[in-house]
Amino acid sequence: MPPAAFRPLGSRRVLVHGDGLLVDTVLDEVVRACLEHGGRVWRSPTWDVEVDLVLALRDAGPLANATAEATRLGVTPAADGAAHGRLADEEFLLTRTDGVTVVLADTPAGLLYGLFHTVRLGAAAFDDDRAPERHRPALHLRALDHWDNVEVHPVSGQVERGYAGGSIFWRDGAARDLTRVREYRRLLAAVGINAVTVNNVNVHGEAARLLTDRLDDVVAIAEVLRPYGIRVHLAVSFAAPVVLGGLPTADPLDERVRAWWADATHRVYRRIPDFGGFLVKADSEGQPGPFTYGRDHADGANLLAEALAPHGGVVRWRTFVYNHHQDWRDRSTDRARAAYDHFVPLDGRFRTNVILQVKFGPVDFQVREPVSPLIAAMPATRLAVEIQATQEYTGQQRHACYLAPCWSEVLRFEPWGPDDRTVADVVAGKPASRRTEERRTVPGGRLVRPEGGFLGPAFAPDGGLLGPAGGAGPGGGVAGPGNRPGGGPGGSAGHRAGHGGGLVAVANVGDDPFWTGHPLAQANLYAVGRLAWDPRLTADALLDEWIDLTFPPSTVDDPELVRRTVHAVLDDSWRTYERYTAPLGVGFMVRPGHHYGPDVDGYEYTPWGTYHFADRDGVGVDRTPATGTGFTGQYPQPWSDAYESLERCPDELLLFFHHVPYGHVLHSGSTVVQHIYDTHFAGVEQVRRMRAQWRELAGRIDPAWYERVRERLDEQLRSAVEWRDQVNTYFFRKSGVPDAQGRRIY
Ligand code: BDP
Repeated sequence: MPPAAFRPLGSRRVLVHGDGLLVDTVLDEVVRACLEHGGRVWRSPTWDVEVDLVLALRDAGPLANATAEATRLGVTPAADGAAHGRLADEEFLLTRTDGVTVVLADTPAGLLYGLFHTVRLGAAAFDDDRAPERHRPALHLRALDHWDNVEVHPVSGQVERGYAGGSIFWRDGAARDLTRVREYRRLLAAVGINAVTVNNVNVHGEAARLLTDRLDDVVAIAEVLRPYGIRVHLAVSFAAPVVLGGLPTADPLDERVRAWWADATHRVYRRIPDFGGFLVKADSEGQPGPFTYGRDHADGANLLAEALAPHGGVVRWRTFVYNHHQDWRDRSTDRARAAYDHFVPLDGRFRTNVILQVKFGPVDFQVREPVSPLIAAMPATRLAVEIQATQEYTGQQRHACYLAPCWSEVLRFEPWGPDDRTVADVVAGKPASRRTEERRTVPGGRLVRPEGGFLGPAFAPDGGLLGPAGGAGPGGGVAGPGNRPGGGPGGSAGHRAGHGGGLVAVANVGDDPFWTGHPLAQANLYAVGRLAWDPRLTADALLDEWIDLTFPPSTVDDPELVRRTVHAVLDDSWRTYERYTAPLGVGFMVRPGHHYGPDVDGYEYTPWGTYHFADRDGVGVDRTPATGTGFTGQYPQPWSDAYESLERCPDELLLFFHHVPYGHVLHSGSTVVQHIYDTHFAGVEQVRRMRAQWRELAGRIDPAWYERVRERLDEQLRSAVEWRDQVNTYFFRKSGVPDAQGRRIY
């Protein structure tokens, strides 16, 4: 959010009312806006000055008019002490009363989000006919995971899959000067992010010691982020008791190991009382994990959860567990099956402060994947969805690729069919309807009932959105009988224990002057936070918000043209990227290692489990039960049937689920091979248009901004042509089928 976005706020008279660290932040923000744009600010115990905007904690003192407004919105005055009348943590009201705009909250975080909401509204926040509004986040955990290495790693560099310069936290083995993080925290709070993991999930070298003797660095970052309501999380190594503690084992059932984690965690909380928790990648791509000791992932996750529970922390345990040294031998080696096969049998065994973090698709952040079936299969476990803002597989921030439409599809997906819960509901902790329960089946058609009951007391009746302000519900409820070690309900003081999981994105930010390398990739960062706050927001509306904040009218020539152009470039850019890269959901076809640019067979004969199986007759992965891997059976109805059926499978996922001949006719009426040719030609033409459209902004926006995007669009066009030519040529040569339109394919 650039300072200019505060202009409509800064020219007003503002009263800030209340105490606390985050209220101080609200005041600082308003003062900063006033210094820049005029206006005045008061901090006063009473509303006895003529003002345009009041930002107030309700219980900070008498605010007669505002209290009446709150009552009108159905919130009982805080003073009556009734829990139901309190606003939840982070919740706020915005009303217009007697010519004054009033933001009310019961917790400082609510006030901070209310301030940023007012800024987002701009002048519209001061319209007299504005109806009262009540806002609270749908998801409590709204996190960014930075895959930042403390030291430069020989393969992955300073930031693994980073496309925006160096890390904003680390440089060459040391913590950086945090000046830039002071701006970053504003940006994050303004979009609603409340948790940040500061190091890579692949915990290399020095990074392991952030948990122990390098904790000072983490403390310093936490202190910078705290005033903006952002909690620090750490990625930790499962082998830490061995590597750091000198123990002979990291076995999760070993008493010494449990004691070591309890002690290490205690030390972290002594220095960082609001520490968010741990993030763990275990038994995955070479990272250590419980399998080494013959234990499972519930044992592993519960070990850390037990250490965190007394302090209110959570462990986010990733489900990205698969065998990366495999060959395609039989159905059990289908990488898409792996997360479900590993984790579903463990449902009900995780402590309440464990959140399983599930990649949105079953494979790996491809431009098009079905939603992971795991999300519908763990009713007794808290889940978070992981998306990738850093554009590893979507053009590496050299290509404009606005991902909000993709993420929005994921969050709105209804795993049990129409009119049932969405993915967003599941990660919000909304309990299943009776209908879902009745429909929930496993591949054999057996009804699955969650052990231990997913409707335990930890889930608030409204789906977990309205817990008592500032805290978690009573613990327990979701932990099944088989919990060990230290089983039984845990994490009662947890970070929203019992309140679902959340939305987590792999961060796309670095020390680049534009934050995200490609300036337009900022829109993805923006969308992450806003979708986590409200998953019903549309990609289109979010882009409008982002444009308003990024190009306030006073800073550009012809704001309407700017808006139209940015929409024209970004609206369809995800589908455009899909058109010129791997077709029909088959995925990969990228250059091995760095994953930029085309290499159709790059991974085809490797042990990574990502294949397209193209031969002279056809292409695609057979994941049906009769002849393929049976992966379709991991979905509940109606999707299990839909994906299994060649007739009903959506075109865009056809090759993810089926191996078909090149002449197979899609719902669109085109054959598979003709579709490949057509979309690849069309994709390139679309990039050409995006490039031409952008050029209309020459001289109308900040020249550095303009130039950076222009350069990147040139590269996007070059790369799209390369993709088109390699993919089309490959399939022409494999199939021998000429293009029906007679275009030249070499
Ligand atoms: C893959 C990335 C790799 C990550 C891994 C993960 O290529 O760099 O370490 O995901 O999510 O997509 O752990």
